[in-house]
Amino acid sequence: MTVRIGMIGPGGMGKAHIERIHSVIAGGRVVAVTDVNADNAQAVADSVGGQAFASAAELINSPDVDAVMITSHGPAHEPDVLECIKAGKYVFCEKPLTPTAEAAARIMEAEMAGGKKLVTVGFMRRFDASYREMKKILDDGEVGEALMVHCAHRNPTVPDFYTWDMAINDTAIHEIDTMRWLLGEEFVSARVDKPKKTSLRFEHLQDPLVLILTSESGVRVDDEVFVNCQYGYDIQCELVAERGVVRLGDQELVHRADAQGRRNRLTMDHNQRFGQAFVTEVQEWLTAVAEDRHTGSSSWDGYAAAVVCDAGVKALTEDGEVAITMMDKPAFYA
Ligand code: NAD
Ligand code: ISE
Repeated sequence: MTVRIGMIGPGGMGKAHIERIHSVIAGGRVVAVTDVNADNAQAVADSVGGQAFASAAELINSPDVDAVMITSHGPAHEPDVLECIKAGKYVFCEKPLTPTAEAAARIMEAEMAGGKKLVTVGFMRRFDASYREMKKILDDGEVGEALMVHCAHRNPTVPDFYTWDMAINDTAIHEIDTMRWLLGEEFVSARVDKPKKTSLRFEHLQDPLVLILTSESGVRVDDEVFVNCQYGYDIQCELVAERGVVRLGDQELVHRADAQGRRNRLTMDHNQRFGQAFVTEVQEWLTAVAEDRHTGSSSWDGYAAAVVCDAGVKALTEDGEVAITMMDKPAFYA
């Protein structure tokens, strides 16, 4: 079966998904497109030989669309995810599911009322081979219990529309989700340390910052978020456990040795660094849709990440620890 996909908001991320779906991923085609920018919707529809729709609701309810990918901006996700649930269609929604926990809770309520898990959130790091190996080592008990995790999330730069809170709810959200998944527990408190700011980019941002999270069992996660580091898309993660340390491999593209010395080229964006993870993530989703089952991160994961983000954003404006309280996990998402 070829899953006929309708895409809402094909910008940078959406077009990268389309390119992978139409080349290396099997079992799906983008046949319908919509965007607030109608010219963009038409151009992308033309490029895939698909149909441009004037609105998300028309696309979602079209009988020619089997499943939906939402790749518009985070604040636009909620109404379209709710419409997909109403239509009973599987939906892959790019992170963040929603920018606030209340909005994510509304999605969970609608999904539970419908009685079927339909929503997958695009937390692609769960599909990255190196994070998966790290989790396997931890779960196998080879290094004992996790004690601390040191993370760094560095981007070369961010666009003008990147607001101060996005360091947490657009960027650190990746570590928030990956650490929940890696450790298999929730976070109970958040704090943000605010070092000297870089002079090389926007004054309105606290850049860099360090988000410090404490888990239920006391594991401490520190996440350096530095979104104007200039030099590359540099993702680091070191798990410190009782009997050993596990570190992600470097994100080099090639190693080179020549008269200038030994060096390696860094990736410059998420599509380079996590290209294979995106392929695996969307391939698993399309396979599951064809088999009429849910896969990947759920609305619960979207909600839980949003709760931690809300606390992180609060901690960015206040000093000290912010307690994190979330609802009990509904049995529906067990
Ligand atoms: P973008 O600005 O390049 O593209 C967004 C597109 O959505 C644009 O074409 C815009 O016109 C359209 N749009 C905005 N609001 C809309 C609405 N209400 N209805 C229909 N179309 C709408 O942004 P992007 O970088 O592609 O990011 C899109 C999403 O992907 C965001 O949620 C972002 O957080 C996520 N993202 C994820 C990763 C990752 O590493 N997983 C990386 C980048 C972006
Ligand atoms: C972007 O939306 C992403 O998800 C990238 O992976 C992240 O590195 C970047 O900071 C975000 O803005």
